[in-house]
Amino acid sequence: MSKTIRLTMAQALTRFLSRQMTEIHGKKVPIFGGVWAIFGHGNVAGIGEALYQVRDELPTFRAHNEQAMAHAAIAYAKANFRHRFMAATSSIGPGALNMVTAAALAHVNRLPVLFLPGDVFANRIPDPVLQQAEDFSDGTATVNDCFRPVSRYFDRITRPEQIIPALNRAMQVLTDPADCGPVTLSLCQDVQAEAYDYPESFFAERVWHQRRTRPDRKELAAAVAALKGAKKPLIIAGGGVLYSQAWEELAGFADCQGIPVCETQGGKSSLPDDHPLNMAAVGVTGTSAANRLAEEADVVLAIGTRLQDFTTGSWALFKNSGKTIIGLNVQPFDAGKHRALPLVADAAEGLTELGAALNGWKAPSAWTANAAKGKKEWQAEAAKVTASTNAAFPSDAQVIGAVQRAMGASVTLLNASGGLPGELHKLWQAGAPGSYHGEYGFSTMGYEIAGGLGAKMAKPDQEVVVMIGDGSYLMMNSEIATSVMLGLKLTIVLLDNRGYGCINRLQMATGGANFNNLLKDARHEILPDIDFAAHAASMGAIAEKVPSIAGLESALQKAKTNDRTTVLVIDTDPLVSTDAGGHWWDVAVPEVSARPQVNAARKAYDEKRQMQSVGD
Ligand SMILES: Cc1ncc(C[n+]2csc(CCOP(=O)(O)OP(=O)(O)O)c2C)c(N)n1
Ligand SMILES: [Mg+2]
Repeated sequence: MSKTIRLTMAQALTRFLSRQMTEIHGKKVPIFGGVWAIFGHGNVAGIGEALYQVRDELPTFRAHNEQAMAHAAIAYAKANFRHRFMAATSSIGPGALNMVTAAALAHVNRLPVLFLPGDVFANRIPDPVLQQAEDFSDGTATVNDCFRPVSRYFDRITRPEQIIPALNRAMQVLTDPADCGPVTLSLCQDVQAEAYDYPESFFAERVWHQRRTRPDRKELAAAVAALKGAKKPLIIAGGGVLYSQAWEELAGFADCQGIPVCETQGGKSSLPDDHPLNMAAVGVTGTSAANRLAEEADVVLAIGTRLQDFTTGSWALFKNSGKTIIGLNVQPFDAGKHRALPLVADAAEGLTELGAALNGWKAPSAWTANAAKGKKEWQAEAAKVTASTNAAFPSDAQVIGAVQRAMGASVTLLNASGGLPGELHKLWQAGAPGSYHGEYGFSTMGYEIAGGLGAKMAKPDQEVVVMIGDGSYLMMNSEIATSVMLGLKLTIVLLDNRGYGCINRLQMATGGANFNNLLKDARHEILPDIDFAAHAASMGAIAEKVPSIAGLESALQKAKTNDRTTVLVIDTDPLVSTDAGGHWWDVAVPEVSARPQVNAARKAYDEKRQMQSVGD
């Protein structure tokens, strides 16, 4: 019989977490960067006491909103290219459910995070307890079952020894490049406090490494044959390129084979913006340089991408009817989408083996040269829309230009929702890999500030610049106070167009009346005039409303030397977005309406839908 140690389930869990390690640049570090916690009924006595015991090895951080703390954890994992991650624990009921949206965000973006929501008593004696929702027909159901469809692994811990297999499974999922995503261990309150004689071996230090899958020979041969027959090949770099840290392999492959590269939202910054073969953003928010190649491409090497509608132009962008897609992806579910030739492999391994097998083959030089010409044309367009202006209400693009000029390409630029992701995807000139941090898988309003905090925890020596709209700011801004409290400086640029500008534009584009998006178009007695600078300052930030683009640039220069979170507010025009580049996006327009504008939009919509290549 091996030696045992008597601990509560919660003490065993936190001790286990503190012993899990990984290696970064050859140095052993804890794989959990810490635990975010808001305590309450269902976790303060159990997990709370246990976290206190390990506070030196596994730090606990306090936040103001469970969803926000989960956002911070998720952004931390993303900024660490999924090699390190965090846990988030909540009380039962409302605290737990506040994390469900964040779980979905992590699920969509394939990002590791460990959720530890408190759950009801396993013994059910005091039921119904505070914050417990009762199910009339199922005694085993609790609100935490909402985590099931948004977790890659879900378990409810109803006996203390169950964490032994459950935590092992959790670690497998969190460190698996293909399955990676949220793990939920729903912790019954009484069981957190229950003792068990755990084997000491359970707490042995373990160093985790990510598996790098190499391609199957047959799949590789098929992909090589397809590429060798290509006249107009194109690479789409998705988030998988960054998570694999395959940027050198990508640059080497593209250069050697002469294949232009375009980037999804998740893959942006796989190559620096100024790399000659980087056509930058592809799809609905793509550059003209990327999209005209995508329209013609005969072989599309899609690397580490989910091929979501913004990338494929709602599956109408790739217009070459004889095209072949090669899906280089660690996850077979993604590798085989749209009848692609699957090439299931890690991006770096896959590119290395493809490059070796292609043995010097090069794309026709006219195709490569044509790409370079398109890039120049796009750069000229982009320079026009991002140039400085004296306008009282500048466009998002003009604000982006100001941020880029003031902050350069070395900062980490973070965004998630509203009109900004589309504009930034097209226009932000990213530098180092990972310097563009977009959450556009779920595009969750409220991600930005909390996400910025998580990114800053991962990269404390870097400037993290958060760009956010007034709508998203109002939805979730509380972690400004946490960033000040933790001494983690963010530079937040808040674009105030007095409402949900991008949805208002979408409403107009689909024939709708201006209704319920901009504040002025919503039912009101008093038109709100929100003093965002005063609001941010009340949480301890240095805050200022800037009068112009020039004012923003000089405030950003000053902000570089500020020692704490700085919020710069600028009024912007809700009606303007960048026309250059882009592609049609499928948004269903009503088939019947009393509004002639809707009927016209539906007619145009029916025509556009003809472009979709149904069936492949
Ligand atoms: C949680 C959440 N609710 C709703 C949406 C839908 N949505 C996307 S953008 C947007 C408006 C965002 O407004 P703002 O942050 O001011 O940015 P703007 O559109 O004005 O650029 C809405 C309602 C969303 N993405 N996330
Ligand atoms: Mg807005």
